[in-house]
Amino acid sequence: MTDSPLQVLTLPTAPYPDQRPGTSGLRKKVGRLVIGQNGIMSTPAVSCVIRKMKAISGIILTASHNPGGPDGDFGIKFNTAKGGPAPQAVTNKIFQMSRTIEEYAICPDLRVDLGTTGKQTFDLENKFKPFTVEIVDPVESYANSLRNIFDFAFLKELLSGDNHIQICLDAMHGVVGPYVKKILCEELGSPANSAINCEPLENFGGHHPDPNLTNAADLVETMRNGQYDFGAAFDGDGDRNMILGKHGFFVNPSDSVAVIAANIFCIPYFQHAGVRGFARSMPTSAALDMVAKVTKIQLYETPTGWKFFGSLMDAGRLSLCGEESFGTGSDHIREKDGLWAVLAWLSILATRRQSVEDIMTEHWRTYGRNYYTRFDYEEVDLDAAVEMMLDLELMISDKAFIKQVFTVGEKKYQVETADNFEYSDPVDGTISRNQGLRIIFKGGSRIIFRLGGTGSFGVTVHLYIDSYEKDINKIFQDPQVALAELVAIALQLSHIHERTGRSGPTVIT
Ligand code: G16
Repeated sequence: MTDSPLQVLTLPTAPYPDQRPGTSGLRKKVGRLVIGQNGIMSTPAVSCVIRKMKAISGIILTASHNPGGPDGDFGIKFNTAKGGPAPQAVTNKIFQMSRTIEEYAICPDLRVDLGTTGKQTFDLENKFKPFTVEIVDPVESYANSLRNIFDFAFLKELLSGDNHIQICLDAMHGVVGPYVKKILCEELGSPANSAINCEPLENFGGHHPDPNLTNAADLVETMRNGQYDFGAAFDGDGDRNMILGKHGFFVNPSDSVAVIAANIFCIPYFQHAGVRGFARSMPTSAALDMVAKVTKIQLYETPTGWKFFGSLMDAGRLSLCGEESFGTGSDHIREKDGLWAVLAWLSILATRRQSVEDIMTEHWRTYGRNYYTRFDYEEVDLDAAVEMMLDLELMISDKAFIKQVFTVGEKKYQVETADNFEYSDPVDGTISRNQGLRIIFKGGSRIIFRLGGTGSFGVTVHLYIDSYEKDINKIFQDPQVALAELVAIALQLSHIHERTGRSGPTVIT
């Protein structure tokens, strides 16, 4: 205690009109931007950097997996402080504001040197002071996180040791090229010619940078000659991946996540962190469910869109997830991650020392096989597609539809349930409705219709077919042959060709 009391001052102030706290505390503009050198950064790297720097959000300017450049698409992805795609509540709010916006601020004379890493500070007028732009190496921070997830020395042995395998990675002229060169070639020792189309081009070289059998057909062709043991392609912003084995053996993305799940402890990260749960989007095949059942790990079925996985990850309920649309990833970030998927597969190859095909076929022998196919009808007239979906919904919600039996050739399929998929987020209870029409037959075979949400012209109608086969004498068929009857039922039920004026799908996976 001091002898005299401490003085208390009363100072003049004025009311603050803008201090209402948001969801979690008060957030304000600090005038700092972080940009990848030369404007290049993959979507997974952005997620990683947002999390590392504790940024309040991130904006990714990308055509993603669509053709880009002056004659193609452009797009904006908005990621929140957790590093993942903004939930619908946020994007709805942005949409709402876009309809009432009256002014915006721009500084036309601000010149940022995108080529030089480091901080640049600008003296702007009043409320934007101080304004700092930091140019960062787009690869380093992300590469560092991969070094902590995988055993790089082990992978280096696989790619450049005495018994090394040959790989071919196709960046499809998207942003992932510099990541492939730095991580796979420089660091893990794969020869420079194992990385193709690695120069990022603003129009992706005129190609469609979607890693599937149609748009990455050149890689499939290259793989067919048998020179390479492992192949992969990525999309424009590096979050999607396609995995191929020797002679072009195709790993369906739904199978890919199931194989990673079954071999999860080949990845050091999971040895330390453990496995909390698996998840897949509704139209993704149920191959992952079989692994979850055997390993007694919780499985979540979410609507399409990576954002639905984020809330489960934030709540510590999810470790590994995947989507049929060539997305695979884990809770290391909040985006799907193409290069992560490749290193996950390479970790499995390095541990098991078997071919991709042998790993896949052994998986089917153990767990059974989910035959799977997706038909895409791209750029369909929106009204025609919506009308078709409404009629289908009406038909499948009729009581008489349930238990109906469809006979094609010798096969019979009896409807068990049918609905429009609805999801209640187990963490925050948010309900998402209208997420795709499901017809589920006795035995688990499914026919799903869903309208895509990433096209920029008309709409893509997706038809997904999933059918489980556990008889090991029947697990080696061509999926198009194995699923022919279900495809016929789907076409007959929907009249999709008549309704859309198409004679067939644009892409078959
Ligand atoms: C985006 C989402 C994915 C989702 C896909 C679906 O892919 O990030 O999670 O599976 O859309 O596309 P659609 O609605 O057209 O079927 P990306 O690669 O564009 O981010």
